[in-house]
Amino acid sequence: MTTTPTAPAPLQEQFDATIARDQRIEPRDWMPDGYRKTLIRQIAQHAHSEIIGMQPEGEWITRAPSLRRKAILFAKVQDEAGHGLYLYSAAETLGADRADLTERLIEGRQKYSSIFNYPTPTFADVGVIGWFVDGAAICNQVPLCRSSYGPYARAMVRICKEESFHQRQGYELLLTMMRGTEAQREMVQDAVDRWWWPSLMMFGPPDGDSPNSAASMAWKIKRHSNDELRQRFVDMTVPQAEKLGVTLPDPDLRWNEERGRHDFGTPDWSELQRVIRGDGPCNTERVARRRSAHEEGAWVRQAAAAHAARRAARAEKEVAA
Ligand code: FAQ
Repeated sequence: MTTTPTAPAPLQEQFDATIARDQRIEPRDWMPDGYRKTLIRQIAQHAHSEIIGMQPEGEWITRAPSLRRKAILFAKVQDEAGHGLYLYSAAETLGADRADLTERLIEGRQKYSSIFNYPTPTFADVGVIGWFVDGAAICNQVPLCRSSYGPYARAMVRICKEESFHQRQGYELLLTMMRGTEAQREMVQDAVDRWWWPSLMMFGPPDGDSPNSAASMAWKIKRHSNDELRQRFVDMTVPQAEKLGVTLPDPDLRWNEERGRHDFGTPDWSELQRVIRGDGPCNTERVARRRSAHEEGAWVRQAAAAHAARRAARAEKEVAA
């Protein structure tokens, strides 16, 4: 029996149907240019955030108050390096070049999360970063495990598992400090006061001012809006703050019986815009540190590339022999 071959559906229709069926787009699939560009933008920004995000806590590795805390912190900061690497690899599946992405970061042409431009003057900051920043990262990233782009979604699964440990170590550190001296409790409250609003800003501008959201939601890259995820973070964190015995610095924060969610105040959006523009408390030093690490690592990259080339040449000779 002969079958009449059906004409292949136009590429855009196939792409739309894959998205509509909640299936994954994979690297070799056709995709619209805008989809590819948005993914490279978001994944690169995310990768840069993980790598720059090693700095604020990394500053405490040499000063951690015990061997146990040092080992935990070391492992956490290493995890963040790993997250950066998975994400750069995911960006490479879209045709981006990792060296080029790094250049863009250190030249200030690509963004990274605003949250990593705040200082860490006390060890309580390490705990609060784990609790708030990793907590916010979990709220934002668990839905990204269902993102429509396969390599990004799969990278997120492992990243989220590790972020969950990161959050718990931060909260456990704070519980320990809260059981300590009055000075330690004050240190925790001070860190909470400084990190609360910047953590809410991590979720991005309010929905009405978020130019990328509409397309990213339609493409199922983003699954929830910035405001929805911010609300989830607040609802998750309030009972944890009560248990810990700290006050969140927002006089408008209260339970809304009717909505079944918390009402809360408005972050200072002009501060977010300032920090994104490069004018936050630590932007200059964060990028300078990244630039010098990149420059100091040039010989390692050269040596690794030379080693890889030699191995490849040897393998080729063996095949030919
Ligand atoms: N900081 O239209 P939208 C972590 C930019 S990883 C800086 O709403 P979108 C782990 C945005 O890029 C933290 N820039 O944008 C860790 C856009 O700029 P463009 C990073 C921001 O993409 C823990 C413009 O504003 N996480 O914490 C920020 O739809 C502890 C307009 O915004 C991710 O990257 C900001 N906060 O939504 C590591 C998660 N917000 O490019 C170490 C993945 C917005 O148009 C220690 N990313 N902008 O010029 C996302 O989910 C999204 O990209 C959003 C922004 C939600 C961040």
